[in-house]
Amino acid sequence: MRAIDELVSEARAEIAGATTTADLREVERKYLGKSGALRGLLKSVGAMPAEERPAFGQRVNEAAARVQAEMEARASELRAGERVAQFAAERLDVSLPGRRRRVGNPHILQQTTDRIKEVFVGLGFEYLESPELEQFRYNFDALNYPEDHPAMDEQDTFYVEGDLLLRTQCTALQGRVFENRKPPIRAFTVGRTFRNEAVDRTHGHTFHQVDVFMVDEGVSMAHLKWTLGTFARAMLGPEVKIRFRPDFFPFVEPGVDYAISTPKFAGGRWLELGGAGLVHPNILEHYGIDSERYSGFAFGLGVERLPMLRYGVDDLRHFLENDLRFLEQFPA
Ligand code: FA5
Repeated sequence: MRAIDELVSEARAEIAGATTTADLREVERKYLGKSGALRGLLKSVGAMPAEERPAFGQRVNEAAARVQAEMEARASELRAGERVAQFAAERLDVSLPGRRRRVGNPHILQQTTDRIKEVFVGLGFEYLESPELEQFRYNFDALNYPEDHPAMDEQDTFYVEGDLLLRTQCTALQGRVFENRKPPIRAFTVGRTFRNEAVDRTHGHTFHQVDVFMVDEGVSMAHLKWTLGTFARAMLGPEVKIRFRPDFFPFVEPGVDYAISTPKFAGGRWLELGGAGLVHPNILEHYGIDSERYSGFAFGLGVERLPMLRYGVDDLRHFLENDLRFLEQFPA
């Protein structure tokens, strides 16, 4: 029948001309839908003589099947093209360098603190926390500072209120411990200390100290020297030299300061690391510890000075400036 053939060729032309799958759906609706041009022909079947109906129905169905087959073939072509276009639009250049996630690492002072703790714990000393905001009496009175002694001027600090101040030295731990414990005592603390200080390459207003002390029978300067030497070599290497010189601190007798020389720092120039001595008998007696029977050593030192000596850092202000170009040089 001509009408059928014409409709088929019209439909084929439109299928060939479709450029998107949406166009094809439109063609499908137009020809193959229930009321579409081709299948719609079936509606007229009722008006036909009964003997023509089956053959007509069959032709319409065959024609529809052909159109359907062509439509599917074209649809899969178009879908492939559309996928390619979609891929092109969503293309990722996997060769572009990714965004690097910055992974932090512990601050060099934290690394140093961790190592200090390892070393002293390894030597049998107990680590104790201690407050940065300290009472005047622990920072000074308990440490045998006579009232208005000039040694206090060397440690001017930031007074807060009442008898609270920002501690000038970690030695303030001693009184807190002697109040509660009896010998044998081996303890240390590490923490932040503060002084009203003229800031320069080796002095900050905020810095860190370690303070270590031991009280037992028969403790002498020999124990002090051995402990300090072992610590210094563990932190800075076997080639360090230590120099002791007499010095005064109200809380020790005798008192010394000690300096370190290592080839890595300023060509071997001495850098003062800290102070030390034997715990003053006045302090032991004040806390009810028999100074005839017991003696102790104590030493304190500046934490910043250790990485200065170890890595040849020439200015301690770098440690608190948080410049990544400096900090990144000390990966953990
Ligand atoms: C003291 O602070 C004593 N408590 C040390 C001590 C402990 C002596 C036990 C005897 C027995 P001194 O003020 O010297 O001492 O400080 C000790 C160390 O802390 C110094 O050698 C230095 O390494 C460091 N230090 C002191 N002041 C500063 C500062 N302003 N900035 C950086 N480091 C400092």
